[in-house]
Amino acid sequence: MAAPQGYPLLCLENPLLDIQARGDAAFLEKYGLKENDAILAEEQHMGIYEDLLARDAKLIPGGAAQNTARGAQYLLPENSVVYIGCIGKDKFGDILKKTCEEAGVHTEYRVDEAQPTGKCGVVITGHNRSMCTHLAAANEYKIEHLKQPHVWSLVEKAQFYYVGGYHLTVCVPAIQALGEEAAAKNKVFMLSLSAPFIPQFFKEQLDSVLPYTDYIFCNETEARAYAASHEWGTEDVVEIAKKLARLPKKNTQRPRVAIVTQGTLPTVVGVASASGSVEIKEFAVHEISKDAINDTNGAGDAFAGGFCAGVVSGKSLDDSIDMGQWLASKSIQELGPSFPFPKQTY
Ligand code: 26A
Repeated sequence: MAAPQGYPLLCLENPLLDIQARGDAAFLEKYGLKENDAILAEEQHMGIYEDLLARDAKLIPGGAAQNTARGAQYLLPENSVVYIGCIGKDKFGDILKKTCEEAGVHTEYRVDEAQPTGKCGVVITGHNRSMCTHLAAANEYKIEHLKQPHVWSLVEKAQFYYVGGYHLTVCVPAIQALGEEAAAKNKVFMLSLSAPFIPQFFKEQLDSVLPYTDYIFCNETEARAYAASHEWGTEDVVEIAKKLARLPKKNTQRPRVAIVTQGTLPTVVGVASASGSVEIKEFAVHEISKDAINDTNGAGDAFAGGFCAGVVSGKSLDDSIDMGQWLASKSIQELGPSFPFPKQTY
């Protein structure tokens, strides 16, 4: 049952089940994968899921923004988060729905009749993860679903939107509709760049929604991929954060904030002012010993989840970043994009 008052945070993207196992250089080479990357599966990758299962792979609920939704709800009061995306009519879809329910995240999935629930092969080597996604049903999300009265009423009741950039490969009109709603009513719109291939190969789609963003999230590799695809002529993370913060913006009542995480290096944040100048801030991560790291799959999603929780609960930028760093440090001590149970408090 949907909460009658709605959910303050609405997240949209691709619901996926992660099939995660340890691999090695030969395994990566077999499928032509980099050790730390995210790609869309092509014909030659389709065997990877069976191959991972033969390596005793774990099935873990994933999908980047779905991880962020669960992460934000982890820190927020009950009934704070609703997640939207498309699943298939199958067991994997049931697992995703149940995991969200257990995490207290309300789901409004479109259920596709024909395609199976999407899956993401995750190959862990050391502290790296390589992801290969077969979107299947997740690719069937439609704006018509978002515009149904019972779904759109959740959009209207939400005050904060978080969209995973991976959805730019799926349904740009849905992202634009959320962006328009946010800009028209001075609500908060947040977007992650998700992976280097988004600015590389979905540049136009990305640039069509960036003007709506109040907060842009990316890691250093995605920041550099954005800079390269826009021929900015710099690989310097501080320079890129400044330029991202200064990009044209639809809602001028809020300053643009660009947040670049860099693994264990400090998070760089650019905050634009009305005059066009950008203030740069740096925040150390919550360090944990290397031995305590389980795997880093979902670290960025967890960071965004903690950060969103901060913003939704009216915390300052600095406090919200710290909540993001805290939740990321918790998530990398778990298997896959998960959070400690019993619940730990920030
Ligand atoms: C469209 N693609 C490639 C994707 C993804 C994705 N989530 C949505 N769309 N590729 C990988 N992921 C998810 O990223 C999480 C870690 O950040 C994985 O499912 C994994 O849980």
